[in-house]
Amino acid sequence: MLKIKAAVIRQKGGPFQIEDLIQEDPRPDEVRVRIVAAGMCHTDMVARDQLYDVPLPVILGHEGSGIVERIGSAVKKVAVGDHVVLTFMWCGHCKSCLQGNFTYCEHFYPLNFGGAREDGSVATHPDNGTQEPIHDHFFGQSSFGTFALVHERNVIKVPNDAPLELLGPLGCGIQTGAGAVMNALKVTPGSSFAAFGGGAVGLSAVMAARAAGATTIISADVVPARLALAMELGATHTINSREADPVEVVRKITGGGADFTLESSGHPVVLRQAIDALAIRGTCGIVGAPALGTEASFDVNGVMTTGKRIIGIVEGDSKPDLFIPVLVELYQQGKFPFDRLVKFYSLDQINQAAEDSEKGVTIKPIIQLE
Ligand code: CXF
Ligand code: ZN
Repeated sequence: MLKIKAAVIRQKGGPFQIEDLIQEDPRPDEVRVRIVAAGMCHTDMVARDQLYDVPLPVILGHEGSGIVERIGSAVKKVAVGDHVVLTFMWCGHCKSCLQGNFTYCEHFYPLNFGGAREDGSVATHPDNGTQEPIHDHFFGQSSFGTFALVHERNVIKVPNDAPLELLGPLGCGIQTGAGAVMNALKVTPGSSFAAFGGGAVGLSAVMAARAAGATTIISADVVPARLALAMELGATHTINSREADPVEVVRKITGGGADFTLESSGHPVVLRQAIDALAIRGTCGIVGAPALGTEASFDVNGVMTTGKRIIGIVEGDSKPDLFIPVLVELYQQGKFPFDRLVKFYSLDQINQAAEDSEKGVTIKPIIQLE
């Protein structure tokens, strides 16, 4: 048993409350990680606001980075002292996992949003003698706290010479945008790419499109500061969707439509734009998460007769043990400067971080624990 501090959501909409808690010791296949920092992702807000069902009270946070503090007796993947990034959770035994398609694990929802281990147990209780369950294991990690208890599967070792406090967002938002471009859409050299949504995911996609050799890279958003940053990160054009019709502008820039588009805003209207802005045989990737049950429309003949493709993408189709180290290397080589998206906050400032992120003031808040 270990005393920890963590940010707990007790009611729909928050706030995050810092609480003293007790965390169980690792089971044989588990790892205790001393959290150095944890990025804040839009999905933390989705869970806080109960747009996805997550049991309360819960510790959110799913972009943790830290140092291995203790390992269970059967853990082989990491050793005490290793630097790690935490990522999403998958079961490892369903058909998708056996095929290596971990982001489409048949048990993805309960494992990542169920607020407990795979067997339904929680590892966290208040430090006041009561046995009240504090839901944890959000994305297998619940990293808005001083320590996380995770399965060895969702621990990814990273090099000691990389800036650990920066790396947590590689475990979700950044790999979602970069992986959508590199793994799922497979953006090709000389192609055109348009990101609809200029948050952390959309801007990561812009950086990845540049790294992949796309020669026309368009960022569409409604926040001028994000559009300016997109230009610095590799966009060749930007569109303020409040001021111009992004479909028309993309068609004009590309001479008929983009080869690849990515929808990261979570708004059905924007998804429609991302489909309409495609070239013949173009592909639109969907990564934005609206409330459960949200539906969207598209012109069926428009899609069918032009051979357009529309694909859902979770976590950038990442195989995290392979892909996260690649992103670290690209960052170290200066080809993927995702540090430009980041602003650091202390755990006490976590509600401010959430507010800044929702206002668009901060693109990727990182809560620094030490
Ligand atoms: C989520 C988005 C909603 C579906 C599951 C994965 N990505 C992480 O924030
Ligand atoms: Zn996320």
